[in-house]
Amino acid sequence: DGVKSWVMAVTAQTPTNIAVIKYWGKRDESLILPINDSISITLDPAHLCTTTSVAVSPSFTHDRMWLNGKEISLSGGRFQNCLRELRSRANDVEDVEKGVKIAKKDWDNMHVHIVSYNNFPTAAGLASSAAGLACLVFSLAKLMNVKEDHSTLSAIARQGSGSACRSLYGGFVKWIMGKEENGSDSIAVQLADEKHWDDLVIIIAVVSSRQKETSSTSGMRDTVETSALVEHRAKVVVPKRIIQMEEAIKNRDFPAFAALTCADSNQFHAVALDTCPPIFYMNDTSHRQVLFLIISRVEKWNRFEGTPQVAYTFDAGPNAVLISRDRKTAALLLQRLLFYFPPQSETDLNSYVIGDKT
Ligand code: 2P0
Repeated sequence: DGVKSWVMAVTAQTPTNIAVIKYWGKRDESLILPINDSISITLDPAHLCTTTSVAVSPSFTHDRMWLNGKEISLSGGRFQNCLRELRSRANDVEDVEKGVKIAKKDWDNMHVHIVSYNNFPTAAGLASSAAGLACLVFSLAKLMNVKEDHSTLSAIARQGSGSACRSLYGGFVKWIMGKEENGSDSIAVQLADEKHWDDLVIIIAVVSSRQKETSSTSGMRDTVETSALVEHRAKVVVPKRIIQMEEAIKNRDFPAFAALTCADSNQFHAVALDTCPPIFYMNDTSHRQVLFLIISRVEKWNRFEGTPQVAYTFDAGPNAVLISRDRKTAALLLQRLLFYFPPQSETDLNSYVIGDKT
């Protein structure tokens, strides 16, 4: 019928981000408040991103979502929290061409359909939830004519998945842990935009595109409950590293940036290992890749012997994220990686993802 036939839709694309100072551990699970600040690089949307379309129509009887073509449940508290935050900030929306209008007060009774695609393996420790939730919140905010700025949207995305708040901005981003109990000051801020340090090239060695065995949420819960080291990391180590990392980024100081990035990845995995039961995110290939990079540093291909040309960081999975200081080094690195770590199987043929920082 004429009244119920319209659909209004918005599509958005959001890149994922890779933490160089890691977030691991929450002080509040339902609001998703972290125990330390973190810093990340947002990738180029051409390579690792989520594309999400959100639609509203009076003919929709309930909220539904499809991820990579498969319907998923939206009953979880996190999605509902994001939606509630957005609904409370929704405004009048009018499509003059279609002759339809949704009044601010009507959003409470409208349902949405969401279709989302990742152009990279979901839940293999490639921060798919970061891009996914950031994109979901951003596209729904557009659809609902939410007028708040990116920092408020980052606090909403945070309630979907912690690392998602950092994907609202390009370039280098800091997630400030905040002090407030209600989480209002636990937001992302941009440290430097995508043009600030555009020599960097990121190569992701997809060691395995299988879903990880320990979800980040339960992994970090176990760490906070059982690790004797994590408190020292959160209270003593990270605050210093955050200051040093901001300085390294500001000065485009690659040796300092690389040293901090590698050390923080190592400590995150040490803390995972210090959890009871221990969490192993890196596998034998990951370990061999770290050794390869350490050995490469003193080999001849490295023209600037002694100074690091490549930083590595591993998230909650075995895939190495390699950050090289420029394109030339990246080309050389890729050549060497393909020689020492040739793609093994058909599913791994696309094993190296190359992304410019965005
Ligand atoms: C990070 N990771 O800073 C760290 C490094 C993984 C290792 O943020 O429970 O998916 O949804 O807040 O954001 C992964 O954790 O966890 C993560 P929730 P999330 O990128």
